[in-house]
Amino acid sequence: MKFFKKLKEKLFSTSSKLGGGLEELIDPKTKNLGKKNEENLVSKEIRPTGADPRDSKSFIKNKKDSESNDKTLVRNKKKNTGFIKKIISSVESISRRRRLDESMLEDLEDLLITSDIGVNTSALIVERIRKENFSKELSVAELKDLISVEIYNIMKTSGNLPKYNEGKLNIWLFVGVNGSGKTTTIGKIANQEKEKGRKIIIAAADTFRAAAVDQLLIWGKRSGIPMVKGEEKSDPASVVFKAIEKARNDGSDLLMIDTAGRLQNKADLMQELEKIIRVIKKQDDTAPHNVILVLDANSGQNIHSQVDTFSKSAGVTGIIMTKLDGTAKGGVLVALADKFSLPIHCVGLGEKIEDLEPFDPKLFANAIVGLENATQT
Ligand SMILES: Nc1nc2c(ncn2[C@@H]2O[C@H](COP(=O)(O)OP(=O)(O)OP(=O)(O)O)[C@@H](O)[C@H]2O)c(=O)[nH]1
Ligand SMILES: [Mg+2]
Repeated sequence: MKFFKKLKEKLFSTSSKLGGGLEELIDPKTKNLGKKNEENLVSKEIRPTGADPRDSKSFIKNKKDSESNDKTLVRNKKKNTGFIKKIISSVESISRRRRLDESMLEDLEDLLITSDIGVNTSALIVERIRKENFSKELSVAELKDLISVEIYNIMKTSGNLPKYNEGKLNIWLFVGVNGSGKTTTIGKIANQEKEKGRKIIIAAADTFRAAAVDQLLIWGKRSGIPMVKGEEKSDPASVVFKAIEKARNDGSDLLMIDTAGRLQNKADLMQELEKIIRVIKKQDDTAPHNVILVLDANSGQNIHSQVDTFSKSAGVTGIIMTKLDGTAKGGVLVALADKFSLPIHCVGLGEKIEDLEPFDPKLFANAIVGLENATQT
């Protein structure tokens, strides 16, 4: 429930785009309904009593006189419009229905594609809906339910945390392109794992930038977790070697290895990653136990090539999607789940230590279509 609330609260923009789009699909009149409604309210509320709305001079004069009053009204307006919009659109959407015909299916497919769900996955969802529901008269709520169910069907096996072996040293390697959120995510997970009572150690195998090591050190200190680092510009594989030795000597449960960001099309950097993995395997041929690809939700369709290349070089075992808050594009996650059969361990919903949640496919499917509550749980 916390996950769903956060997704909704943090303006999960894809969900409002898709949810709003579905309302429009059934009832085109809902297009910009909130905006028009808002404009009406502004003009009514800030118009001083007795002034002729067509007389712009008196309007402006009076407007100035009652400026502080206006501010309060505008503030109140802001509080109220969301609520009013909700009531109006819910009344409209309850009463309106549209027959599911070819043209509506086409509109639906376009909407899914523009919500970043991807061409193939959108076509798949539309086909499944066509099969069972062609010619039916659908309300907004029914349409949202149908899509949510199809998205859930695609994603239902995706929500798994990284595997963890009790009683032995677990080695998790974090990879991804520059700035995707690897270091931040390690900091968040380290904190969560420590709270479970596990003994954690982190390795700063990003030796390119001194700042990268400092950043990890800060995250480690927040949770009181030790860190192994190397000299600047030293071989990251040697840091990993040292870290595994220390983890063993300390009797650690979990070693998390942070790597430098690298573009998937830079062959030399991908080879460096392969070397890190060889060094790990020399010490424990069952490791790394998880190779976690950290993806930024804003990467667009480029995300597919990231998953492809990192999987080839590093044998990715799972995904963490960051930045689903704010301007995120959640639809890409549906397309990824459809194309690659990789677990989606967690999603990042902000920059703070607590902003990492296990991925819940049911809640996600509801949130993305803008269903008001998590009825499927
Ligand atoms: N809004 C938001 N910001 C995030 C999230 N995760 C990470 N960030 C921010 O993204 C930026 C990059 O995060 P880092 O953790 O440094 O990314 P990185 O992959 O380690 O970067 P490199 O080491 O340079 O490749 C930072 O400003 C983080 O605060 C998230 O879930 N939501
Ligand atoms: Mg980093």
